Amino acid sequence: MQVSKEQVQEYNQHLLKEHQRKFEFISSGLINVEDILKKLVKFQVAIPSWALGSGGTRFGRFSIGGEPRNLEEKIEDIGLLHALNRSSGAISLHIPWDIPSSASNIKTLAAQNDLRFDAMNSNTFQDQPGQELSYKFGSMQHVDKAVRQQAIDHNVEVIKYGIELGSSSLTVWLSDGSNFPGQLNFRKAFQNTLESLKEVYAALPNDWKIFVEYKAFEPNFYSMTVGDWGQSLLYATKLGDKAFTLVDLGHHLPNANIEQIVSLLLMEKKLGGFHFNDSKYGDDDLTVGSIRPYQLFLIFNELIEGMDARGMDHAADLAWMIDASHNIKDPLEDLLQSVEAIMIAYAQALLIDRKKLSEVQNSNDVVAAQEILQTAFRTDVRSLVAEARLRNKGAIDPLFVYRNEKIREHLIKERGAKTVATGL
Ligand code: LRH
Ligand code: MN
Repeated sequence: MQVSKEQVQEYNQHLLKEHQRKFEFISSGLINVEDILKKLVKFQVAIPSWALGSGGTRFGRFSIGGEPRNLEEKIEDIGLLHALNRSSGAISLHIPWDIPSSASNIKTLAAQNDLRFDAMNSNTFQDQPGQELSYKFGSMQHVDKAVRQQAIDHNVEVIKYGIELGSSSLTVWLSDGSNFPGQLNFRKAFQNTLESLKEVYAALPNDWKIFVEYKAFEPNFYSMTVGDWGQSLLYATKLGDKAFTLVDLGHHLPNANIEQIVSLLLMEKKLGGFHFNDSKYGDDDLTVGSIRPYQLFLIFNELIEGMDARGMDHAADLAWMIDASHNIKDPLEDLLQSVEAIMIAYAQALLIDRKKLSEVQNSNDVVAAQEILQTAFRTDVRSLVAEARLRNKGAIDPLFVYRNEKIREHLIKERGAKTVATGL
């Protein structure tokens, strides 16, 4: 299912007048509006290939219908999102859920949809049919060297797929850990994991990066062998310059100060990228900005402060990816909302008067500091984000087009009501 530029322009015609009124109102009060628009136009968020169907929990899964049946249809769905918001120009694959039937055909199809391949994801948290050794007691931490070698070989294979597709990074999330005290020797588990990661690191092409994703709990509920930012930083530092940490917003213990973690990882030149989502309790993988939009804004505030301090390119120098799972929403609507929330938080953080903020911080004027942040956060930047889309030949209101074009109905007609996409 495709939506043409002409169809998008037609919808924009209906919304243009109201959009221009709002945009003129907001931009009239801003000094750096053109600079902000340039940054928004350039900013692209990678869509996870494993989040295009209805997710589920152990208690149940409710099919949405019209789910992609293969990698080709997943690329079409992400191409559709990108045609609507022009901010979803990359796909992050998960192996073996998305093994390309023919890398060159998949590469061509992605290019036709104006998509590039972001980080590849390995999977040693499930046993595949016919797999020789089980990951029940872990993969790279495993007491049995043969199991560790199996996990290393899988990651090296994932890098090969990525090279064929033009990706240049690998995300390693290990579900390894323990469920009970006494089950694991923490030091040996760390050393086994580090040794295994070193072998994967050695297989990386020179221009590649490896992202070590940490998680506080689940599927292990006593310890995780890459359990927090400190442990991930330890691995990344011991591995070398091509290794970085990856921050999945849902992977923290309750009330963790993620914006401070981001600031310090950036300072250490060891922040590789993000898995954006939102949560109230655990790794809920909910729509970005749906539960704690202020936290997302504060994270982008630290990102801009830290990236500008090092002269980094906002769009290119970190990996911006979504990692979500959709239990009740239409996956494509959920992803449109998530990208919108990321663009809004970025735009609001770009409004912050950093010179003034630094002055009041240096004079411990705590009240003024909060006023500066909340003035930006309370600014309605939706028309700025819409204007960036318009200049990028996208839709002023992507969700409006998606619904009025009855895209889900079309997908159900085309693919059936019971199709199940690989992934979570
Ligand atoms: C683990 C995780 C990881 C992916 C998986 C789909 O919770 O965040 O990034 O491999 O979700
Ligand atoms: Mn993740």
